[in-house]
Amino acid sequence: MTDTQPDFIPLDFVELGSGEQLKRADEFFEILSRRRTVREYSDRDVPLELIEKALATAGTAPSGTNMQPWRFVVVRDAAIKSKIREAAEKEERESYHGRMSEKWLRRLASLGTDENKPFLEIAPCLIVVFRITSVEENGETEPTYYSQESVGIAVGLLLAALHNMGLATLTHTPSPMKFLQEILGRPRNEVPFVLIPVGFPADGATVPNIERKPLDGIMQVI
Ligand code: IYR
Repeated sequence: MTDTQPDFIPLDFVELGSGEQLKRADEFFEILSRRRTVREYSDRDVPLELIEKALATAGTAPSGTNMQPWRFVVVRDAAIKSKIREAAEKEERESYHGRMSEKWLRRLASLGTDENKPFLEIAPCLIVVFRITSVEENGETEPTYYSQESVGIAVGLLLAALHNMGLATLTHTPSPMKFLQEILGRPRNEVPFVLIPVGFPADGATVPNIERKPLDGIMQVI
């Protein structure tokens, strides 16, 4: 294990002029600032090719010791989507009616969410993201490192990629999510991280009238 030698290659770095840097910065912000979490979907299909490109993009994320501790299960099968909806709504019913605190429920009220999750059947595609917690090598088990951070970063890139290709997403976290491991037949070292319905918004879809913090509320320069 300790005798691995480093192997380096030249960095592929593209130098941009400062005008070009600003232009790209503005364009990227302009695109991403229009991303919203969408809960009302059309059943219009999404080409698998787009999902593949988005997942390839997510897979470029940095990860602890480059272990790439993610697995993306793309669910398009209607029967499996129905199973997921049924199991998610069962957990969500218990969450909304007992497990969540008053304070949490008060915050959720402005988003208009409840235990009903029709989007799990209506959206043409669900991406279920799993976090790989350990790997087996030569009969030995080794943990992955910084897997929460790594998968979180990969999901960020995934949401950006999907939005950039004109698709709507929702970061859905039914809790607990263990049922996803069972329905999708994933092994014990793959723990559900987030479930992302992907598709086109329903005609006339609406979103909560909420605001992002201004830059001076999130940034400090010293
Ligand atoms: N998982 C529940 C509740 C929920 C929790 C958070 I944190 C949100 O930002 C939104 C919803 C649900 O999906 O309804």
